[in-house]
This record gives sequence, C-alpha cells and structure tokens, in this order.
Amino acid sequence: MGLFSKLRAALKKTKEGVAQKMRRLFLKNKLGDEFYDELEEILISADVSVRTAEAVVDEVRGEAIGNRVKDESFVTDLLKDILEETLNEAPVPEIEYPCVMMFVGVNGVGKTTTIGKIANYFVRDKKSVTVAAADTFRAAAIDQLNVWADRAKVRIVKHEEGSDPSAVVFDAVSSARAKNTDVLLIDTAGRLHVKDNLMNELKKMDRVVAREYPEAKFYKFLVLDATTGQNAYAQAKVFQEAVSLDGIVLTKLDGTAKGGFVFSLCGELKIPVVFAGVGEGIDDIERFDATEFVEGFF
Ligand SMILES: Nc1nc2c(ncn2[C@@H]2O[C@H](COP(=O)(O)OP(=O)(O)OP(=O)(O)O)[C@@H](O)[C@H]2O)c(=O)[nH]1
Ligand SMILES: [Mg+2]
Repeated sequence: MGLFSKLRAALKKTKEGVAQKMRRLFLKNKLGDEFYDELEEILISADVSVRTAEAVVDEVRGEAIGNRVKDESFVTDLLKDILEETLNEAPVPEIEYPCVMMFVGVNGVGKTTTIGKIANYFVRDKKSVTVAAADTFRAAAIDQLNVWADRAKVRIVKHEEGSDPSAVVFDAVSSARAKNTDVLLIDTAGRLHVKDNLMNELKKMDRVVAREYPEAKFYKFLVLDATTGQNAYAQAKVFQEAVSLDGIVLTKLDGTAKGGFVFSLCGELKIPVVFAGVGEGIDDIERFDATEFVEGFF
C-alpha cells in the first residue's frame, strides 16, 4: 500500500458515515437553508466542533451564492477546499536537525508506540536516533520502550523505575549532544491534564531540554487518541498552556469514525497535526497530509 493511501484507508470508518449522509443530503435537498443546516449537522456528527462547522458551512454558502452555484458536486469540492484551508491554518513545522522531540499526553493514547514507530521512521531516513525513557513511573514502561528501541535498532537512555524523569532527560540530552545524534525522542508518563503536580514535572523536563541543549530544535508533540473525538480539544488546550505545543500526533485513526475534530484543532487552536498513527505495527505511521486527510474524509 502506498504511503498516502494508508492515511486514507485509516479514515474508512469516518468516510463511510459521512459519505452516506452526504448522498442522502444531495438526494433530498436543493441548495438552500435546509441543505446547509443539514450539511452542518453532518460535519458535527463526524465530530467537527459546532463553531468550526458553522464557520466552514457559512464560508461554503457565501462562496456558493457569490458564484451562483447550483451544482451539488461543486459544493462538495468547495467544502473540501475550505476544510483543507482550515487544516493548513496551522502550518506543519519543518523538521531540522539535530532535534529533540518530547511526546506528552494523557494515559494510553499511544506515546510509547508512536516513539517506536517514529524512531524507525527516522532510521529509515538514515538519521541517528536515541530514545529516552523519561516515563519512570513503572518498570513496564521502561521495558516497553526498550522493546521498541530494539525493534527500531536505536539507542536508549534509561534510569531505574521511580527515578526523576528530568534526570533521565538531562542524561539523554548530554548523550545526544556528545554523540551528535540527529533525533532524540523523549517518552513521558501518561498524565491527566488536570493534575497540576504532573504538569509541573512536565514543565521541568521542558526547561531541562531548553537550557541544556539550546542548539537543538526542540519540538513538543501532544499525542492524541483520535477515538476520543472532541474531548481531545480540552486536553490540547491544557497541554498547550503548560508547555506550548509544536504539533500533534494523532493515533488510532484506524479505529475512529470521528476524525472531524482535527479540523477544529487546527482551525481553532492553530496546532498542526504532524504525524498520524494508523495501526499498531512499526510502519503504521505517516506524516500528516491535509489533502489526503480531506480526501479520506469524503
Ligand atoms: N490501532 C491502533 N492502536 C494504537 C495506535 N497507536 C497506539 N496504539 C495502541 O494503543 C495502546 C497504548 O499504547 P501505548 O504506546 O502504550 O500508549 P502510551 O500513551 O505510551 O500509554 P501510557 O504510557 O500508559 O500513558 C497499545 O495497545 C498500542 O498498540 C494506532 O495508531 N492504532
Ligand atoms: Mg507509554
């Protein structure tokens, strides 16, 4: 399967729901108030936020009227263009080397798995990679990252279970710097965004990287489980306030029918999606692509 089609294929469930409703909408309605109200409903049912759905449909309606459009397929194309623009409102950062990528997020969203996949992604791109086990909360977490490091054939920096995660980050940064490593990937413990002490621990790790390795590009990525839908929005806001995010990794796109919240994330919070997880295997990761995502959606 080609690279892009994996992202499209992963959106199959979302697409099936949306496509069926769109077909019904076109059969039943001429372009008019009712049509646009229903179009809004369809977007909302795929977990686009009310605010974004309204804004997008208003724009479609405005353009359609301005251009005296009566053809439904033209409206679909217009909708696609506007949704793609919405995604592009948050530009995806270029990856520069050497770099540090720290992955944060609530429990079980797929941080450790994502790091395994991304380690492998960079290795295939002939980059040197080190992973840091800064989830010291449980021994199993360190072991899990170790397994991924073995699979991707990359170095791992780790301490004992229960040790200070910032100390792991400090060591990993010193080591990556000394060895001229292209990419350092930092795994962190899952934390509820409502727990202040854990968010403070994250801020400390953030400061250690910024202070100890200023010459590296530092990216902070929020890992979000696509099956949580709109709830992801609240998570993104809090993590954004704590450590200022550079992007989002969307996982489990293969299991969701609610991919629509991505439009709201990009359009309202202006945080770009950088990678998308489309399965549990080491190759199931893609660079996010706005055009492919929209095509996968309709
Ligand atoms: N289908 C699917 N499953 C995924 C994807 N990414 C991760 N998973 C699964 O999600 C589960 C949790 O993944 P982890 O990587 O352990 O999540 P985590 O965020 O590190 O979890 P904590 O460290 O406990 O917070 C595992 O069963 C993964 O296989 C994905 O893109 N698609
Ligand atoms: Mg983990």
